[in-house]
Parts: sequence; structure tokens; C-alpha cells
Amino acid sequence: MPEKLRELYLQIKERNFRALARGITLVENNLAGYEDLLLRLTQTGTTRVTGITGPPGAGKSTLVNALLGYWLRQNLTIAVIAVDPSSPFNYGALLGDRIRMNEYYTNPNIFIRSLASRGALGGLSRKIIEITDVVKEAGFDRILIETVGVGQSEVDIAGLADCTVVTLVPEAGDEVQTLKAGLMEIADIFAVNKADRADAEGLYRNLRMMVHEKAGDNAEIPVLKTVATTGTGVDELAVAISKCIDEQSSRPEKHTKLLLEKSIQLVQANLMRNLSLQQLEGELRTAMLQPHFNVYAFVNEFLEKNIRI
Ligand SMILES: Nc1nc2c(ncn2[C@@H]2O[C@H](COP(=O)(O)OP(=O)(O)O)[C@@H](O)[C@H]2O)c(=O)[nH]1
Ligand SMILES: [Mg+2]
Repeated sequence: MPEKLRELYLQIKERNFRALARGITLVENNLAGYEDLLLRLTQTGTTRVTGITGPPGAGKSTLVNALLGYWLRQNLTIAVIAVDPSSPFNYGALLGDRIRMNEYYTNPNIFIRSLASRGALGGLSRKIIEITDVVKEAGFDRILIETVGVGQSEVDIAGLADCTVVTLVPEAGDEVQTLKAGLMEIADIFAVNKADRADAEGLYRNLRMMVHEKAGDNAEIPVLKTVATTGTGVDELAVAISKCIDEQSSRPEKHTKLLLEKSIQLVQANLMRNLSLQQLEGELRTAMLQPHFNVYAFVNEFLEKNIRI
């Protein structure tokens, strides 16, 4: 490994924020040496990753902000990775409270990084996995990943988070019905945010019923009401997250499953790394005009031309 990269790695280990930011940029943009950096990771750390997912506008960023406040009071070090492929992320604009935001941005215990989407197929999940692993190396007490989910632009965070909080809001009521199987699969905790609204109670009861039915003899997935803007219920959420993380640590089988899920994603991403969505679309638009177009034959041909291992 080149001396410069070694130095960068050691600085990341020491939780040097500038080095960490540089390491992330290296990985995010596939810059020279980034694979060496990943191969160098010791992955012996104990940092636990919490995912905050939910539809756009559910209050995920506001909730992250509130959790940061709670954990700061406990003197914890926290890294936030915010992923929003649908919009260029502007953390400042979402926090509302400029003074508090500035405090967090310059707080030596908090590292914040936002990621936009990449052009390559399957690229984003892989990048999030890789970047999270780089951040893990810096030994924060907590890593929070905010991802947009429970919609079309869902970023698959399976395999990434030790504890996943699914954030829902009253207007997501109908979605909950149609997506409940999927939601149940990924949620370790449900947060019914915007509980200051009258219609939140219905969603809350609905979810309580769902988790009760699902649980059988097992423990029910916690359903908590939060008002992220005022901090109501955030302490309870933080406590539930800690409990979820602790329980996870005592279940090695879950760890294996997470690693397997991660490996599957990396294999997929690797197989797809030379494929571009634009190219696929371009070739499809031409091929579909042919008289005997067959989508299976088209895909086979496309793969033969483009997959390299
Ligand atoms: N009434 C109310 N509004 C909230 C609450 N939490 C967030 N919001 C507002 O909902 C909007 C979207 O919040 P944001 O955190 O950006 O959502 P995200 O897209 O999920 O990250 C913002 O205007 C927030 O101020 C809440 O608990 N109650
Ligand atoms: Mg957000």
C-alpha cells in the first residue's frame, strides 16, 4: 500500500475528520487507491449502525437532528451519513434551526456527510456499504444512516444497519397497508412521527395491531410516537435504539445474516459495475424496434457483452 494511503488510513483510525472526509471522497468517486483502502480495513471495531428510513418528508432528518442532541448530552461521538438519491441533500436547509445546526457542524463529536446517487446500476447500495465501513474504522460510538425508503426510490439498507428505525407519518397510512410485509421485514423499531397531528393516532393503533399479530410468542417490535420538531418521544426512541443494539450484539446469528446480506449486495454490485443505466436504455430503445424483439434474449446479449468479472 502506498505510503500516502497508509498515512490516510492511520489518520482515519485516529478519527481525523479531514482524513475521513478524504477517505470517503476516495471511495465515493472510485479514485485511485480506494480498493486498497477497503482491503486495509481491520473491521474489528464495535461501532453499531442505526438506519433511519422512511418516505420523503417523514421527518427523518429532523429526527436525526433530535437524536444527535440526545446522544451529545451523553458525550457520545456520532457520524451521520445521509443518503437521498431523489434530491441533492442540503442538511442545513432541513434543520431549521441555524444556530443548532452550526453547533453540530463544528462539534468535534459529530461528523456529518451526505451522499447523492451515482449513475451506475446498483452503485448506490455498494457505495453506502463501503463508505459506512470506512466510517466504522474511525471508531465512533454511533453511526446514523438516513435513507429514503418505503417508496419507489428505496435504497436497500438490508445488511447495513444493526438496528433499523422505520419512520412513518399519518399520510403514509395507506402505504402501510400495501407495504406491511416489507416493512415488517426491515423494521426493528417503528417511529410514528408528527404525532402532534390528530390523525397520527390511527396509524399508531394500526401499527400496534400489525406488530402484535406478527409477534406471536416473540417480543413485539416497538412502536413509538415522536414529534421530531419538539423532541417529544425522542428520549424513548434513543433508549429503544440502545436496547435494540444491545440485543443485536448478543445474537451472533444476526451478525452472520447481516454479513451475508452485505456480501450478496457486493457481489451484485460487482457484477453490475460495468453496466450503465444509460447504455442499457439506449440499447433497449434500439433493440425493441426490431421485429422479433424478446426481452430475455436482449438481456442475455447485453450481459454477454458487458459483464466482466
Ligand atoms: N408537525 C410536525 N412536523 C414535523 C415533524 N418532524 C418533522 N416535521 C417537518 O416535516 C418536514 C420534513 O422533515 P424532514 O426532516 O426534512 O423529513 P425527511 O425528508 O424525512 O428527512 C419539515 O418541514 C419538518 O419541520 C413533527 O414531528 N411534527
Ligand atoms: Mg431528510
